[in-house]
Amino acid sequence: MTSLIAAVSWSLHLVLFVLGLITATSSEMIAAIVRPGIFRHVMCRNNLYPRSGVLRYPVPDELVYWSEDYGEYCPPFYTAPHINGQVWADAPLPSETFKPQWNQLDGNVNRVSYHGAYHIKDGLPRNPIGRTGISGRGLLGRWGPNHAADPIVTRWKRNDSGGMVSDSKTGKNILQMVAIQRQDNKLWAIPGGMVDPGENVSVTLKREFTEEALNFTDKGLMVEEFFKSGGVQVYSGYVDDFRNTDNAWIETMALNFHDQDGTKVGQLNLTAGDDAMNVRWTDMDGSLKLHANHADMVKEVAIRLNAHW
Ligand code: RP5
Repeated sequence: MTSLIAAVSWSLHLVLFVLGLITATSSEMIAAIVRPGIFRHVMCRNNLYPRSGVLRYPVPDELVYWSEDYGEYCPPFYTAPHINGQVWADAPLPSETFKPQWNQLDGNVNRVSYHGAYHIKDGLPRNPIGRTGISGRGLLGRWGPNHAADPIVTRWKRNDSGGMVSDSKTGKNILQMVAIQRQDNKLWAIPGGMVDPGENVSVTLKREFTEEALNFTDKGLMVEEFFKSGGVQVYSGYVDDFRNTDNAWIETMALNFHDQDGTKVGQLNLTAGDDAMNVRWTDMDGSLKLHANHADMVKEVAIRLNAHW
């Protein structure tokens, strides 16, 4: 009987192990962390707004949520001048001629948040996570959610003879991801980009990867096939991006495209292009520092593939 219980318990353990469920509790998963009323953004607070001389109004941790009273809160209004008139941007302000349909598909512009209906205050959408210390759109094109897509392309780290490399402490195999170094803040990041109006996210994912990590090199067909095999969605929601404001913010859908045997994208020579300064295969572990909250998205992949982190 004891051996039967032990066998059942071991089998259950094995199943859970394979599913990666004993390596992380659901409270560590990004979707459980990045939620209005639970998550406090960091990158879009208490700093100088990028590419401007505009200082954000101070927002201490305990006053991020709109539900907290902050009587003296007086954020400067800033929309970067070059945004106005761009085809990818909204009009400067809602008016008789520009009446955005908040919280819905507005023509081919997606104004729906992954976090449910956002509030409209004084005619403008309100950041679902909370105060950022700046109003207006800053560098972002859309009022409300600005939709992005992030392809997390992974392979197993291998030695010269092709064997998988594991970490000496955790004993788990090490994953590598394609990371680009961004021009704007010099940080390493997932090679993501903004979804064009009416564009299917799958198209954005492939386009951004091809532009930023391959600089349009001639591996088109293979990359096409690799992305067609379908990625695994790891996250959809708010991005703690340094460009967010009280009225405009980035949300993303992140998908993992994993090259299990390393014979496809895992073989490619990477070449930085578009707005990427550098590109490389990067080992994934807990010390990885990435732009915005990309590290949390990447961690999710490590958990799901039961890799070292
Ligand atoms: C991020 O900015 C998103 O997660 C995505 O990776 C990226 C999109 O903005 P651009 O790279 O197009 O500036 O926060």
